[in-house]
Amino acid sequence: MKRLLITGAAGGLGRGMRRRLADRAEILRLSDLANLGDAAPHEEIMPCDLGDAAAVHRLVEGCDAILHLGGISVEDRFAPILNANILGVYNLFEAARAHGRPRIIFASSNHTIGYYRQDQRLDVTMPLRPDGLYGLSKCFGEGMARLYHDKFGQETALVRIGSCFEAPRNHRMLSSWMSYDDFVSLIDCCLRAPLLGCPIIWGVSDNDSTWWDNSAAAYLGWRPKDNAERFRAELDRTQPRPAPDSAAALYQGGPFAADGIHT
Ligand code: NAI
Ligand code: 15L
Repeated sequence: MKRLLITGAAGGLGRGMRRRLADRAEILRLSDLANLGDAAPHEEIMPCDLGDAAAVHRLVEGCDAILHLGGISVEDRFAPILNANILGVYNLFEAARAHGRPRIIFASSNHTIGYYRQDQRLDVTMPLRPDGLYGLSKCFGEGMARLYHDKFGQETALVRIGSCFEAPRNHRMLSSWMSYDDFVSLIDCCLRAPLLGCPIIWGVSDNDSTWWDNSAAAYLGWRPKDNAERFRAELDRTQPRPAPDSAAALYQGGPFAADGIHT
């Protein structure tokens, strides 16, 4: 492919993917509000506020695929969420419609379903249960992608990422963790699929204690290889176990479910 756009490229996941996806396109176009440093020879840097429609149109023009990581990534006040995750997502899909419908990999979140309890196993047909305004904005993103798929044929992978970090940070992440390597192999599957459609995919490694059933996305051929279980002993040693009646122990969204609404 000629040009792959990564939004949110200055963030935690963005920095990880910038390095790992370097050879997936002739040019990586990197965007964020935050500083992205200097461009390597195969990179283009285009700072952009996702809430700025004209800037997002310039960003998307000429791109063959988009990894959309940009936006507010935790619970926050509604105003920044509205700008980045709602208006920004609308701007992105409108720009994609205007510029040849490049395939989009959308970083959705487990916080779209965070109020399900940890003793429940979910497939992608279960109703949404966002655990805050952030999770609700990701529900909007999923709805936006579905609408543009049904109406215009826009292909988008809706990756409900669990917890994508170098390693699980607490006991809840023994279920929700996805390794960077598994995320990369999922991105490859989404980019290579002859027909992607608009699947919901649980962004999670092959964890023994997973809550999520990915069988609806089996046609993509994604085989996550990592398993958070290998971190259990270390977490038992270093992290306090959450109280059994705490949100961290009860809900799939963990502490997000206990958070109030930020005003
Ligand atoms: P992050 O917060 O480190 O990175 C997000 C980036 O988006 C930041 O660099 C920020 O400057 C940028 N951004 C925020 N508002 C913007 C705006 N208005 N215009 C342009 N850029 C803006 O988050 P992280 O962890 O890298 O996550 C990346 C994506 O994946 C986010 O969309 C997040 O919601 C999603 N996700 C991440 C998970 C994880 O475990 N890391 C889990 C579930 C979802
Ligand atoms: C998310 O959606 C956040 O972006 C990330 O920072 C983590 O909090 C993750 O969910 C999680 O639930 O662990």
